[in-house]
Amino acid sequence: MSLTLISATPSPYARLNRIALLEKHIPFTLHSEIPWHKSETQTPKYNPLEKLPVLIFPDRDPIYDSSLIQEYIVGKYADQGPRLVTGDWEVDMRLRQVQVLGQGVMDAVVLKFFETARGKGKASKEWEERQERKIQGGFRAFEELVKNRPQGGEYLFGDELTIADIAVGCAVGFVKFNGALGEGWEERFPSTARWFAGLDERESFRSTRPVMFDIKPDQVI
Ligand SMILES: N[C@@H](CCC(=O)N[C@@H](CS)C(=O)NCC(=O)O)C(=O)O
Repeated sequence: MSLTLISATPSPYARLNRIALLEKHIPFTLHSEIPWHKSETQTPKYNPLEKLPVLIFPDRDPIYDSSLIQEYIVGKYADQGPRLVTGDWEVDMRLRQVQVLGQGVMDAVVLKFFETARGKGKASKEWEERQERKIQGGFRAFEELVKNRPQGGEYLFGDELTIADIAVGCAVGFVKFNGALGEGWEERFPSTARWFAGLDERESFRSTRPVMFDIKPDQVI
């Protein structure tokens, strides 16, 4: 079955799904676009919420929201390793909780970015600080997770890559790319920084690192 993923080059949400597809060697077509550009975006055709990623099929309804796409990949291709979950229901609940945490950090980075983009005097300092607090809270939780990983191994849970590693890796990668924690975040969160540096060299991460796109103000919906 041919799969197409609507994605954007800087999107940390789409990156979650791209990494899962690559890790499982599932063939797919990557359709990159700028969801804010009214003339070119395909996203609203498939998702009434107008957000990507969206996974499109020739013969079934599209799936949107990165976490549901992740569920689809994990469930549909369960027999194609790596499983990306452990199969233990309680542990897998924890993996999904970590995924929610990673996505929450991404949400806070996006909200802070758009607030800042309003321009001087128009942005709410309180709102920006609220988002910063969430990013830092998320990173404190990442730091604990990384420190407590089994036998100081490569992965946050067990001895194989899971959706939790992918989510934390994509959240940290997005913060690094966007500069949301400013200079010196590596010194403030040293375990996370070290762990991330290793993960980011993995082929599926290396080949999906965020790349900025060029938002044209006259094209924005
Ligand atoms: N909860 C969604 C968030 C996706 C999201 O915010 N995507 C951004 C691109 S990185 C988007 O399409 N934004 C367009 C909009 O918010 O209208 C998910 O996990 O898929």
